[in-house]
Amino acid sequence: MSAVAEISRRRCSAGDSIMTHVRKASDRTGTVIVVFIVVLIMVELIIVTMVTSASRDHDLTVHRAFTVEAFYAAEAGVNMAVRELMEDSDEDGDGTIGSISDDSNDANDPTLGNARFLVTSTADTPFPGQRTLTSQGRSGETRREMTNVIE
Ligand SMILES: [Ca+2]
Ligand SMILES: [Ca+2]
Repeated sequence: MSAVAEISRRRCSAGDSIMTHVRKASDRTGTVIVVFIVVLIMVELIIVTMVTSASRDHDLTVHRAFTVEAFYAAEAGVNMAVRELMEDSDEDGDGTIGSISDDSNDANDPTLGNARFLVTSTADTPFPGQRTLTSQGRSGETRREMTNVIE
């Protein structure tokens, strides 16, 4: 039996032509490619979301670390200012007892780890006989300020 006769016999027995089989196979291949591309895009979106989320978490963690450093620096500033008041001495040499590095020069502010701080002191505030100490700690882009009133 020749090949043409075989094809003709198959066409008759299956009820459809070889071209129909070829088209069905081609449609299936096209469908598989489309599904593959859709899955690829979904996997890519998941990966991008995970990387973005991890980056955001990292940024928050760094910001929190800076905030903690700035807070402890501000607290250290208050402690130094209270010490100056208790000793009645300008120990840091900024010209005022009770203030720390309050000389309008950020470059010479004391450091605590990676943070820097300065303390301003205002006498008779908020009431006569009281003193307000305002300590500013900074680390990276973060600033923390604490205000203490001392009698
Ligand atoms: Ca001082
Ligand atoms: Ca200073």
